[in-house]
Amino acid sequence: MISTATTIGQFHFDNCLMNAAGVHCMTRTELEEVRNSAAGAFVTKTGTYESRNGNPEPRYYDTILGSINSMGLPNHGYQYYLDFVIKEQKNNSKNTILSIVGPSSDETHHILKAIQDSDYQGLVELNLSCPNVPGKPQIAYDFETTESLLKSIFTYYKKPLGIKLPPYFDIVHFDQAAAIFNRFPIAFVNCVNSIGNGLVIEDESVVIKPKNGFGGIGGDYIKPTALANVHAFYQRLNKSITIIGTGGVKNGRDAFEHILCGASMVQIGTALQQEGVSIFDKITDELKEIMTEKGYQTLEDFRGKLHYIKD
Ligand code: RRO
Repeated sequence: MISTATTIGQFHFDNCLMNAAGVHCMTRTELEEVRNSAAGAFVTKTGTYESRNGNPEPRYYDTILGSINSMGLPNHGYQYYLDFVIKEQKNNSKNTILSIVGPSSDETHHILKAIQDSDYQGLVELNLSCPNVPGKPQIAYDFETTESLLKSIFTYYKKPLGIKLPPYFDIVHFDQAAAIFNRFPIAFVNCVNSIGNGLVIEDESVVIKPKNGFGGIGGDYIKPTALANVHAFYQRLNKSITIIGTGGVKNGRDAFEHILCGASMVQIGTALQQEGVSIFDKITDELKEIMTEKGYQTLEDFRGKLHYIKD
């Protein structure tokens, strides 16, 4: 029997595919739809200390090759999502990931302390890479701030915590970022969030309203960058840190490539937004078909085993 089951630390998932934070996860109804699909888990929309309306519309736009968004962190507040995942946990639902960020560091600490004191025992993803809040740079592009934030978090936070990263584009940055993450008991890193601050133009106009059209890019455009980030961190991080691969996944081949680069879990963003939750069945079937052709039974048979071109 071919299996796409996977693990993150002590957590087991029947399938390695799930939604990416921000897509199909704003409301309880959407989250229940992902839970009831073939996805192995779901992650919530990044929840902040207070609920937020986000940026003015239009703030999301599909293109032939992907998407651009500047949602601006619209969400119902972390408590809404925390209550939901606690309820799911009590109902023995699939494993869950709760995504959060302050957005200020004080608010991030407040949220994480509340989670630490709560009944929630599942995974939390700290979003260090939102590109769309005007005036707030992406935390993970500032290594000093990232290190000091993680340092203070791990003085009190003892539950499993992962981080959502932006794409990095330089080998030195992979080295520096990995050296920082290896100093902390991080459960997982998720590579990558959207490529920040791209610009899509139709005729003579931008296509989204916030920031005069600048927004995070997802979909086909970002797969090579996502794969590079997954593999760069797979090569550099302690083996106790699991890698989630996100970016440009719309079929079984894309998921296969993420796993080949070292991902244990694969998230679907733009393609889920465009095609709906039936995409989890489709990609699972396609991934299993590739595994069958190649004679692989489990993800461990090929995870991280990317071939290089030798002399
Ligand atoms: O809400 C958003 O604008 C947003 C977030 Br928090 C994120 O992490 N990534 C993204 O592309 N959009």
